[in-house]
Amino acid sequence: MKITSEHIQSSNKPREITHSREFNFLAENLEKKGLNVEALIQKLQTLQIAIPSWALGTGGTRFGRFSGGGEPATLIQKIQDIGILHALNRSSDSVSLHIPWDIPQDYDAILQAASDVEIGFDAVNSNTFQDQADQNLSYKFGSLANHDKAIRELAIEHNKEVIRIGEKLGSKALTVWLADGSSFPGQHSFRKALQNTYVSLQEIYQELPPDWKMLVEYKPYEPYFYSTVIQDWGTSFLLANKLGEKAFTLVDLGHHLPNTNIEQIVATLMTEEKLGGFHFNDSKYGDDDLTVGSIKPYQLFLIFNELVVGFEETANPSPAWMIDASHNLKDPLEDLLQSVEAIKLAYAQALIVDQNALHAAQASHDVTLAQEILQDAYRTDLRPLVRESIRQSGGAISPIHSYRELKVRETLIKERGKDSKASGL
Ligand code: LRH
Ligand code: MN
Ligand code: MN
Repeated sequence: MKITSEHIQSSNKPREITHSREFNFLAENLEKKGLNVEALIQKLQTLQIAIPSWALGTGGTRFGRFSGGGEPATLIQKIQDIGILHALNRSSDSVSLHIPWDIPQDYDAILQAASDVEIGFDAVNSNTFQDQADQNLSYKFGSLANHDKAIRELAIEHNKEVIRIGEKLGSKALTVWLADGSSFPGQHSFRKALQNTYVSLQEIYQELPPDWKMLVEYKPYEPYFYSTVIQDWGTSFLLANKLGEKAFTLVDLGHHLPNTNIEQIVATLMTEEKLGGFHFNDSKYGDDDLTVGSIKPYQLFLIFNELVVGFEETANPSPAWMIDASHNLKDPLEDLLQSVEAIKLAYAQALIVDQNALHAAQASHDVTLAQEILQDAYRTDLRPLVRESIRQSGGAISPIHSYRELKVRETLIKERGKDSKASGL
């Protein structure tokens, strides 16, 4: 199924009058506050969030998987699904591949499928947390950190291979998420594991093309439950610093212990020009991978507030944006539309924060006023602004409603069948 501009226009028609009334009212209020609505719209349009190839099917949990049907069974079908999202919201113009879940076979066909739906290739992700079918050595006790040199070399070679695959597609970054760790005290030496990881990453780093980045993701626990080698932003930052200027820290919102102040981490990393990318999701307990903004929307806004300030005040390069989610209950495409909307809404809220007033309140230690300034922005309903930015880009005023009205899932089930399953977690 392909969504055309005629589809979008016809599904926007019945919403146009209400939308323009809501938008005009909001725009007038924002202009009265001295904000440039056109500039806000342009910034919102520029924010494009990559979709990982593993978020398009039902992820499930280790207890079960309940497929909704019509899942993309091939990489080309995954790209087409992202094309559907992008046609609806004009906000996801790239795919992030996970190797080997999505090894391209016919590169020309993959590149053609992507260009047909105006999609490019974001960071490529390596996978040394699972043994592959034809693998003689095992990652059971670690990969880049493993005590055994031959296993480390296998994992290094895999990462180099992922870079070569990414190069053929036009990717510009390698994301390394390392599961390596231990489940029991004494199982391995913390110091040796970290040192092995550093040396292994160095070898991979040397293989990076000049215009590439290496994004080092951290996570406190899981799959191992006592220690993880790259457990927190500090460890990732340390490695990125030692590796060199092409290495950065990647923040996955779900990869923190409860109540961690993620916005503060973002501020610190940006000051050091080492924030390389984001994996958006939301969580209540751990790495839940729930819909962005569904549990802690205020935190998301505070993170965006730091990003907006960081864009102005630091030389941190523009980070790679991606959703990293998994779905057991909802239609993955609907979830991704909701997630993108939540991200854009948080960005919009952050863009209208009166930073000058906030600085003045901070300087005079007016704690109440500082809080009021942030909450005023957060509590402004900016949904009409986000909708207008998408509408002006040629997308749907309400992507979720259009998705349902255009019967996308029903059509995909008809085309691909009820039992079609996506590869991945
Ligand atoms: C780790 C993680 C990582 C990806 C994905 C499959 O929890 O979030 O970013 O490799 O899972
Ligand atoms: Mn992640
Ligand atoms: Mn995760």
